[in-house]
Amino acid sequence: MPDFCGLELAHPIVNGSGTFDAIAARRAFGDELDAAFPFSAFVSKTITLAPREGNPPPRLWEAAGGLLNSIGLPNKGLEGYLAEDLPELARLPVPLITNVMGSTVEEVAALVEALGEREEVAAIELNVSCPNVRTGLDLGADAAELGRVLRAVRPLTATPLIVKLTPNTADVASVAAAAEEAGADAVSLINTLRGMAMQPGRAGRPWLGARTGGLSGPAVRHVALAQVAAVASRVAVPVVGMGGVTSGRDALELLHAGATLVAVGTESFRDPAAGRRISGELSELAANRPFVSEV
Ligand code: RRO
Repeated sequence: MPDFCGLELAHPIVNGSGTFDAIAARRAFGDELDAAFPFSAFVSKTITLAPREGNPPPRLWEAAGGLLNSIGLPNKGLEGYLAEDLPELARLPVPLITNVMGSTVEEVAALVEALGEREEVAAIELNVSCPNVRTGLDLGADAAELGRVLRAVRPLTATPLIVKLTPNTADVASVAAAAEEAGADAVSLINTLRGMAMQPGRAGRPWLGARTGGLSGPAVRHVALAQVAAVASRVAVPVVGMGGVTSGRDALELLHAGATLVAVGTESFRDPAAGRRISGELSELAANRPFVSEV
């Protein structure tokens, strides 16, 4: 049973933010979903203070071994989340982690303060790493800037704060160390890698409405492993590792690289029950110790 920021979780597999819609899944699968929920904690899609429409279409491109997205953070805003989504998400059979993003220190502070007061929210994940939205703050790529924002918001809540890091930076371990020093209770990585796809037959024209997007899926798994290992050897706080996990063996490799929890993201789009399958495979690997030590 992993202990993560004081939460006792049933197994180490959670979802990556924005990759599993628990409210839509309950509509589709009813109470069956709660009886066999795929994750040991649920991480919400990122919310912002004000509602957002998201980026112009097209928003998705299927890449070799991966997915490029430029969703652009459509969401109901804090008020809509508190009124409509939080009551639904609070009924899930696992702890709720709410993911937030702000464009200014004041926005991040308002989000953290409001969510920190809600007992339904077990932890807050600060998204400082969306590749598809210009925030005006280059938080995730700049250790000093991230430290400044975290020091301002840390005193506003006792709720655990997880910082979601970007792989689109030269030295992710230094950014993680700055987050830890400024009071982060955990870090999570990787978010998507900035990428581009061209329109077939239209020379030089980008496919995505926002020109660039974020790459996820098996194509990024080895980048994730390298970055999780670099961060885990630099910080003492727990690390949530993610990037291209499709099997228990992939999850185990991230745990061996130093992660405490592993998030499943893109694979859940292909199979919404992937998290459950992967946690089952992981416990089978763990039960078969000689095999595990060879991995
Ligand atoms: O909504 C998005 O476009 C998005 C977000 Br907030 C993020 O953190 N990572 C990503 O790949 N897409």
